Amino acid sequence: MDLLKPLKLNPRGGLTVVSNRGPYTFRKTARGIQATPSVSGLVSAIQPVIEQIHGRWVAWGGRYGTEEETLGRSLTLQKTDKWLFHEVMLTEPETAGYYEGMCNGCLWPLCHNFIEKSVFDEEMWGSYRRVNRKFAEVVLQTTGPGDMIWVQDFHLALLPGYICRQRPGARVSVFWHIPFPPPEIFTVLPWAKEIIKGLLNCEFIGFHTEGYVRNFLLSVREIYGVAIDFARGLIFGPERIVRVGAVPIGIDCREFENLAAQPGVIRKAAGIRSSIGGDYVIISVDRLDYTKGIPERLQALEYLLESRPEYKGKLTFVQIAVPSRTDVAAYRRLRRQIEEIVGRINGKYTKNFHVPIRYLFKPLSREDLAAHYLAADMAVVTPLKDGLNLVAKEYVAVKSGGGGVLILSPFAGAAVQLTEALTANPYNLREMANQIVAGIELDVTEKKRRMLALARSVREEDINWWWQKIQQNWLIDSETVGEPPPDSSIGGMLTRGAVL
Ligand code: GDG
Repeated sequence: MDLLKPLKLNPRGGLTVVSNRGPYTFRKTARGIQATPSVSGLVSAIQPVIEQIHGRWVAWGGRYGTEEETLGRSLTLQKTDKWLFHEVMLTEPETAGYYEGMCNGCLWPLCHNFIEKSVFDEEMWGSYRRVNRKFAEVVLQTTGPGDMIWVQDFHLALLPGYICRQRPGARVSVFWHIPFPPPEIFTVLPWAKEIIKGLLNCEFIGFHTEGYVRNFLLSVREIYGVAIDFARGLIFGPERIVRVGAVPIGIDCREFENLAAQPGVIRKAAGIRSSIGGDYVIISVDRLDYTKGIPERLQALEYLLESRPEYKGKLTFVQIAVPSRTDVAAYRRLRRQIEEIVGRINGKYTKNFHVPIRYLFKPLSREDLAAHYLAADMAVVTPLKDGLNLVAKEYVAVKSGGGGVLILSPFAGAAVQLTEALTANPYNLREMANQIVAGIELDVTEKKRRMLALARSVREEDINWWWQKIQQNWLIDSETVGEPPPDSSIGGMLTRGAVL
């Protein structure tokens, strides 16, 4: 745990990142404000960028206050001299409606195509709007007219509109970290038009894949009927010309390569292997979320052990599940379901005290995580739907020397880039089991060829590449792009050319 100091000086920075949760969750104690690091893909991706550019970060720190305490107020904190943190405070009922309700109970499932799990409730929507306005107040107070405001994810889709209403022409961009669903799903949302309207105040909107870009543009056309240049990813919106593009997030590849070379991490990896004792080690690392396909993967393993008894006692599956959204009933139910399946499989397939599944329900340190990746012969990353998935890239970075096999779901955005992975449909238990066996039996040369090709792509399209692409797309002056093509209203082909 780190102790953060309130900051007195408030120098203006060029770039401000705004996200629902920041890199820390705060708690007030007698000794001051205590900060616990947050675990999420968004934090993993943004932290290296903000550290590099010495920017600011505006986010909710997980603390509650009264309406009076939270209104338009933020606490400025500084972790190191690298960046400033402005904490947005929310009230408890607001959080229930906005975060647990609208974000986790409506938009998250909807964007992952789980329409039946989405709850549509006017009060939740009211909280979402109110919280977006609160974030806008803090952003407007802590930034100047020339500052670039980079909004992260679906929690804050109305923010660009609220900011531009107060500061017309503000430099705002959104990066959408999760999938954008097809228009037939998105338009079910009673407030789809308001969400799109807010987003159309951006200069640039980034998604992980061209598929999400296409879904977004089609939704905008259906809901708004504005002119769209599909080939160049341009929306001729009511407020401004909005550029839209696919820029998949990269990882800080060097960080993971360095971790994998650290003697302490290598020692830990060796320790994990010797404590496991099995011949072959498979790893999965996920936030405990129904989109990640954990029960389905465990069932595939059960099928494998049943149908290929020769693997009993020779294969250990390590599932690291990071606690997530533990206040939400559906997530607590999922945890119970997973623990029940793990218990059943271990009860049935333990042989000579060799336990097939090692299950951890806790976050690990970065070093421990790297050691687990390093110790594993294979990573199985099989979400039912995932915006991108950073774990797949991190495993590849740690194994960039050539060992290791990656099994990847085609429904993870990362599958578009990581084309040399073995793929497995998470809804098809047999296919998953067969691909795990295929991975175990893969010829050494072919295994190495695939992993080296994967490592090349993860290294080439790393976090720096991502940030460069975001800047190139954002900084372009969209007002110089000219008129939309005459066929724009019926759409053209989307090409990779939409991204610079
Ligand atoms: C969202 C989108 C998109 C995991 N366990 C530990 C730990 N982690 C870190 C991993 C990785 C991150 O958490 C998880 O990132 P993912 O991308 O896999 O998933 P989400 O959290 O759902 O992220 C996703 C991402 O945003 C970025 O746009 O890829 O599709 O859903 O970095 O390393 N970190 C530590 N201990 C753990 O035990 N320290």
